[in-house]
Order: sequence, then structure tokens, then C-alpha cells
Amino acid sequence: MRRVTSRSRAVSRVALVSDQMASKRPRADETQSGYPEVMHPKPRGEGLPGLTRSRNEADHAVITPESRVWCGLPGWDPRCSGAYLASPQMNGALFTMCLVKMPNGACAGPALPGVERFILVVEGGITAALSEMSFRLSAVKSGGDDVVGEYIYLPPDKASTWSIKAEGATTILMFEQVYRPSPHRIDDKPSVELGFIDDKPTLDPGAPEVFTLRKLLPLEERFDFNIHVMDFEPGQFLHCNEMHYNQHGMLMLEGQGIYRLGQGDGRWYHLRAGDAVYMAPYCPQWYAALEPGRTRYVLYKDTYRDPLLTGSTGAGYKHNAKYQAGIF
Ligand code: UGY
Ligand code: MN
Repeated sequence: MRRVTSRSRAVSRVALVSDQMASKRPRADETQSGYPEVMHPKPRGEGLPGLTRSRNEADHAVITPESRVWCGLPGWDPRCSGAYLASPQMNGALFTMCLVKMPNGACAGPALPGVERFILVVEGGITAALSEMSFRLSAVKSGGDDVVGEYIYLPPDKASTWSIKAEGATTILMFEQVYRPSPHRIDDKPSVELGFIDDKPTLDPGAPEVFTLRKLLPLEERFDFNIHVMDFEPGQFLHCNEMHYNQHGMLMLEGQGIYRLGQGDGRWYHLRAGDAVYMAPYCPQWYAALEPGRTRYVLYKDTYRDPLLTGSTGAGYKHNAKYQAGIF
């Protein structure tokens, strides 16, 4: 396989990758290397075996780093191991969220038929390739001229055919779900998307909200989910205690704060970089950021599908196979 040596060459080979992704802009912090606290959280101080802040409730789950359980992933290089942080075994979840450790040179397995895949490089780097076409993605912002992003989305036909190979010791965050075409635009297919988070435009979060919002996928009906990146300065918080039909998978990449989840008075969690949360449909959710630094979290949210078609409790892959067969 030929490797691409410059961003412009890579982009000229693939019309589906937009100009926006291809343009090289100065990065906010060229020296920062990924999100180191996800895999190397600050020392906790307690050191007591078995002590955890993790919790699995009917409408949400919190999984903190000491509770991650690593397992082999079917179809992947056996040296890779994954920790599922959300999956259809949780109430209502239609998607999986998995942290995957990949040693140098290890290859990902193909996605299941009909499954779309989103990857964010947390540490290290990967090459995403199909025959002569190849893209380098890196968690290091200044990873080289031919690095075209830190995340990639592969639609179902690509998620099972593109190779994903680790360059150096790598950790990725991966979201997967069975793609559900819109019954209104059945021929409108999602495209490969990749880029750097900080190159995406900031969006209005809607008054009175003040957090900084980016969405990594196009806001178009051919996509059935989006990945939001939300930044809060210390002291900023969600004004709305949200309740909505959408479900979330969240990984905190930087910072710390208080998440309030669940019914009534809810449960209050001290969360920090490395902590993951699953929020089921209609789980009340509220966040406030603590000092000293910015909170950044990455958040899966299902979008653009009529809730009548995506009713999700306990459904998972089996339910959504209907969409593959065109049964609405
Ligand atoms: O878009 C959202 O639903 C987002 N504001 N939710 C959240 O951060 N818990
Ligand atoms: Mn929400």
C-alpha cells in the first residue's frame, strides 16, 4: 500500500473528504499530545482496592478508570484490548462506546455488517486506509504535515472495508451503531468525515447556555448521530437540567466537575478526565465545571430520526436490523 506523503495529495484522491477538513490551520496548542489524563488519571490518593465512583443505574451509568475491564475484540489483532463504556446491555442504548488499546502495528477488525464507526485518537496515532488511499490521524496536534486529523467517521460500507492500523502505542475512543437510513432520504448516504476538533466552527449552544459547542459530523439528515465536543470554563454550567429522548455516551477528556444525573434529586457525581457516562433517553442531566482548568467532554447523541422509529429500550442491534432490511 502506498502511503500519502502530503495532505494535498491525500485530499485530491478522495473527493468525499471536504475542503474544510483538508485545510491546514494553526492549532490552538501545537505541542499538546492528545488527552493524556484519559489513560493516566491523576493519582487518587486513596489507593484502596475495590473503591470506585462507578455506578450503574436504570437511566445512567458512570464508569471511572479503575472500573474499566479490558477484553479482546472479535476480529481485531489479538494484542488489542477494549473496555466497553456503553453498550446495548445498558437500558436503551443503541450504540457502543469503547476505549481500545492498540500496540504499534496492530490492526482493528472490521465493523459488523451495516455498522458505522467513529474513532477519536486519544493517544498515539493511526492510519486509516483503503487500497492506495491512506490518511494519518494523530492525537499529537503537530504530528506532521501529512496528519489530516484526530478523528474519523466511517459509514457502514467503509467501516467494514477500511483498515485501521496503530502507529506506535495508541488508544482510541470508538463509537459504533447500526446505521439507520432516514426513510425520507433513503438514497442519501453518509460520507467519510475526518479532521481536528479545534478546526470545527463553534456553534451557538442557545441562550442562556454559554458552553463552547462543536459538532464533528455534518448537521444533515443522512447522518443518524453526531459527536459533540463541549468545553466549559471553571464555573460554567448547563442552565437547563436536560431531559430528552436522545441518548448519550460521554467521555471526559479534560478537567473536572459535578454531573447530576437521574430522577428526583438525582445523583451527584464528582467527575474528571477519564470518567465515562451513559445517559439513557430522558435521563435528567446537568453539569457544572470546577476549577482549575477547562472541562472538555466528547458526547455521542443520536439525531435526525423520528423517535417513533427509533424507540430504543432494550433494542440494540436486533431491533435496528429492521432498518437494514428496509422494514419501517
Ligand atoms: O446536546 C446535548 O444534549 C447536551 N447538551 N447534553 C449534555 O451535555 N448532557
Ligand atoms: Mn443532553
